[in-house]
Amino acid sequence: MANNFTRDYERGESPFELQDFQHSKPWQWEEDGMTVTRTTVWTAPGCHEGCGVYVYTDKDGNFIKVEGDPESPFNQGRLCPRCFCVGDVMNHKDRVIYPMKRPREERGNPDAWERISWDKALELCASELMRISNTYGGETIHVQRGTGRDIFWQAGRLAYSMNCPNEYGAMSGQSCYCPRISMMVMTMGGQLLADMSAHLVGRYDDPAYDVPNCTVIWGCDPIKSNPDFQMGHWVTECMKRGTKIVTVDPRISWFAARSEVHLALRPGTDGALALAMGNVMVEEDLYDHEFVEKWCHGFDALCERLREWTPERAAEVCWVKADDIRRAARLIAERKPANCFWGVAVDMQNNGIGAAQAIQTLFVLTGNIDIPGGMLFTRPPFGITKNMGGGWGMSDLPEELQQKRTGWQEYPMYRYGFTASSPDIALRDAEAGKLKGLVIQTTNTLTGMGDEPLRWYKVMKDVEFCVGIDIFQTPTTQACCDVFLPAACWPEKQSFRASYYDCSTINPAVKPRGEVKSDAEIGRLLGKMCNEDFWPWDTEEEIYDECLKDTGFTWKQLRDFGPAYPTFEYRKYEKGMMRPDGQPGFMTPTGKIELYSTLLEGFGLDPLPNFNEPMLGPVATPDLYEEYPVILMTGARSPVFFHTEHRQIPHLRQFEKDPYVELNPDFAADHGINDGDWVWLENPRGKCRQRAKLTYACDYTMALARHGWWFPEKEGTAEAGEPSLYGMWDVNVNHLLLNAPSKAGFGSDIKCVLCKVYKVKEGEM
Ligand SMILES: Nc1nc2c(c(=O)[nH]1)N[C@H]1C(S)=C(S)[C@@H](COP(=O)(O)OP(=O)(O)OC[C@H]3O[C@@H](n4cnc5c(=O)[nH]c(N)nc54)[C@H](O)[C@@H]3O)O[C@H]1N2
Ligand SMILES: Nc1nc2c(c(=O)[nH]1)N[C@H]1C(S)=C(S)[C@@H](COP(=O)(O)OP(=O)(O)OC[C@H]3O[C@@H](n4cnc5c(=O)[nH]c(N)nc54)[C@H](O)[C@@H]3O)O[C@H]1N2
Ligand code: SF4
Ligand SMILES: [Mo]
Repeated sequence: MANNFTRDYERGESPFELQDFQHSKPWQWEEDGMTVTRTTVWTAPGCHEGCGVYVYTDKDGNFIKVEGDPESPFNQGRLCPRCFCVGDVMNHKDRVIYPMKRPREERGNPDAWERISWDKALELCASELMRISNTYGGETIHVQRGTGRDIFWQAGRLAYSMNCPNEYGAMSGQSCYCPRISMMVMTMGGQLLADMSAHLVGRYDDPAYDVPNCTVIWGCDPIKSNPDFQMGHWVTECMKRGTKIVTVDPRISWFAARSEVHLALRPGTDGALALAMGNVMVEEDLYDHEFVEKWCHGFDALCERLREWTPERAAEVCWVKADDIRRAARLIAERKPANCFWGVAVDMQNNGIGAAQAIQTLFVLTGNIDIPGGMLFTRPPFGITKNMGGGWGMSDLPEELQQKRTGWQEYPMYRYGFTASSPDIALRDAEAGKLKGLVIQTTNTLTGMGDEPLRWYKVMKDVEFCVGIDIFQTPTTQACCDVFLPAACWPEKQSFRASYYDCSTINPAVKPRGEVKSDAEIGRLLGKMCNEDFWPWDTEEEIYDECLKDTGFTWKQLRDFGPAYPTFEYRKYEKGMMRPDGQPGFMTPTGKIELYSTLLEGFGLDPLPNFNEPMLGPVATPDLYEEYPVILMTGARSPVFFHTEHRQIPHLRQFEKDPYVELNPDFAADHGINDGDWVWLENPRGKCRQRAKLTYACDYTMALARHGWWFPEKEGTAEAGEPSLYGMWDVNVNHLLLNAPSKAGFGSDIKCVLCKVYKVKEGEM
C-alpha cells in the first residue's frame, strides 16, 4: 500500500556516527547554592522547538530561573519571552494539579469539579472509553490533539490502544503543515527545510556550509513564530553574513521591511504568484538545466502550465507589480544557494497544495535541492522515528480499522503516509451521531483550533464521555469534560526529543506540583488499562530506551552526553541515500523529482502546480465583496503567546491585553474607527469583536485578526462557565471561517476570507 512507502523512507539507514560535539557540562551541577539542570524545552506549555536551557532550582527543587544554554548549537543561548516565563506557568494559581471529576449533567459548570485519586480517574476513563469502543466501535471515539510537541505519539498510541483510529487536530483541511509536507513527500520523497546550518554543530562557520545568498520568507513570520524547527534568529544571523531577503506577505512584516523585494500579494493567491515566478525562470532561461535534465520528471508538462502564468496575468490576480515578480524570480535564480522559510499561510488556503507545489518547484528549477545553503532533505536523527510525529502503533491496528479513519474513504491522499484523520469528515460524522467518546489532549478546540466552533461545540458537549488532559482548564475542557487529568510541564518531567537535526533528553529539574504526570506516563497508565499490548513498558524510561534502541544510547547515556548530532551529508540523492534500494535518485514512483506528480494524477487530482481563487473573495464572490469589502487574514503569531496559551501570565499579557485586528489607518478614518476601539468583524458565516490596532503594515483592502483568545482571568467567577466560557465566544474569529477543505482534503481558507468591519456600539458588549 502506498502509505508504507513513506514509512520505509523514514526507517532509512542511519549510520551511527556523531559529529564532533559534546556538551562540556554534566546534566546537573551545583552553582552558587543552586542546582542547575541542563535540559531541553519540550512542552507543556506550547512550542514546537526544544531549545537547550539551564534550569536553576533551590535545595528543595523549587524553580528559580531558566537561562538559554550557550553551548546548544540549536539556539546558541537565546530564549523567547515565553520560556523565560515558564516558572509563572508552572506555579500559576489556576493550574490544575490533581485529577478532577464532574457529573456529566454538570458539564459547563466550573464549580462542580471534585478532586479524585489517579486510580479512580484512570479507572473511570478506561472503563467508559472501552465501553464505548466495545459498544459502538473504536472509531466513535475521537482523540483531539493539538499541534506537534511532546504529545504527538502519546495521543496516537493512546487512541490505538482503545481501538480508535481517529486522532486529529480539529482544523479544517489539516491546514497546518500537512499541505506542504504532503506535496514535498509525494513529489520529492522527503521533507525539506531551509538550510540555516542547524544540522552542523559548527553552524554558520562550519566549512561544510554555505550561507544562503537569498532567503525567501513566504507566508511566514519567523521572528515571532520560529516555526517547525526553524528559528527566526537563524535568518538574521545569515543576513549579517550577506543573505538577501525576498518576502511574500500581504503585510509589511519585520522581514518584509528588510527585503530586496517585498511582494505584498492579495491573501490566498500564492499559487498564482509562484507560477508566474516559475514562468520567469523558464522564459528567461534562468533555471538549472543540468539539475532539471538529470533529476526531474515532467519538465515539459510543467512548462506548458507555467506558460499560462505570465507575470502580467499574475500581477492582476495577486495585486502586485509584474516587474516585482520578475525581480524576485531573478533574485532567487541568480543568487544561489537560495532557500525558503515558508509558513502556515501557504497551507491556510483552499489552494494550499497547489500553492505549496508551485512554491517548492521554484527551488527545484533552480537546483537548490540538498546543497549547502539550499533546501535540505531532513532525516530523523539516527533513524529515530518512533516518537517523532504521530502514528507510532497505527500499523498495529487491523487494516479494517485503519480504513475507518475519517477521510480514508473520501480523500486518497490521507492514505498516503499520513496517520492523522480528516477533521472535516470527523465533524461530519459527529453530526451524524457517530461521536460517542472524546479525549481532548493538548488542544483547545473551541477556542483556537476549530473552524466554525459552534458546530464543534454542539457535537462535543453531548458525547457520552469526555476526558481532558491539560495543564489549565480551558473553555473547551470547561464546556465538555467529565474528567480532567493534570499534565506536567517540561521542567517537571522526564522525556525525549528528536528534532530534524539532533536528539536530546528532557531532564527532570524541578519538584512536580501536586500530582501532575507527564503525557507519556498518562498514556502508559491509561493505555495499559485499555490494551496492555500497546504499552508493554513499566516506566517512561523504558519507552525512551525503546525509541533509542537502534542508536546505541540508552536514555540515561543520552542525558549524560547531551544533545547528540549525527553526521550529515549533502546531495544525498546522488549517493543513493534517499531510497531503500540504495540507488541514486528520489523516493518517488519515477525515482526523480516529479514536477508532474504521478501520484496526484493517480488520485484524480491536478498533477501540476495550480491556482484557484479563495472561496470568498473579490473574484469568486464579487457580490459578497461589495457588502464585505475587507479581505480578512486570521491568526498571526504573537511572540508572547502560543495559540490559546499564556493569556494568564501577566508578564506576557501586558504586551497584548486584548485580541486586536490590524487595520489600515486610512480605512479606519473612513469608517470612523479610532485606535483601540472595539470593532465587529462580520461575514455571512458569523462575527466576532476585537480591538482596532491601526497600522500601515496592513493595506487599505485588508485586515488581520487574532485567533485563540479567551480570558482566563475569569477563573473563579461565573463567567468561567457556560454560557460565557471565559468570554471566549464573542472574540473568536473562527466564527467567520468554514470547514470546507479542497478536493484533496488538505488546505482550507483560514487566512483569506471576506468581512466587513464596523464599530461596536455602546451597550453591545
Ligand atoms: N483563525 C485561526 N485559527 C488558528 C490558526 C490561525 O492561524 N488562524 N492557527 C492554527 C494552527 S496552525 C494550529 S497548529 C492550531 C493550534 O491549536 P492547539 O494545538 O489547540 O493550540 P494551543 O492553544 O497551543 O494548545 C491547546 C492546549 O494544549 C495545552 N498544552 C500545551 N502543551 C501541552 C502538553 O505538553 N501536554 C498537555 N497535555 N497539554 C499541553 C495548553 O495548555 C492548551 O490549553 O490553532 C489553529 N487555529
Ligand atoms: N510565538 C508563537 N510561535 C508559534 C506559534 C504561536 O502560536 N506563537 N504557533 C506555531 C504554529 S502551530 C505554527 S503553524 C507556526 C506558524 O507560523 P507562521 O507561518 O509564521 O504563521 P503566521 O504568523 O500565522 O503567519 C505568517 C504570515 O503570513 C501572512 N499571511 C497571511 N495571509 C497570507 C497569504 O494568503 N499569503 C501569504 N503569503 N502570507 C499571508 C501574515 O501576514 C503573517 O505575517 O508558528 C508556530 N510558532
Ligand atoms: S518558546 Fe522560544 S525559547 Fe522556548 S523552546 Fe520555543 S523557540 Fe525555544
Ligand atoms: Mo500550526
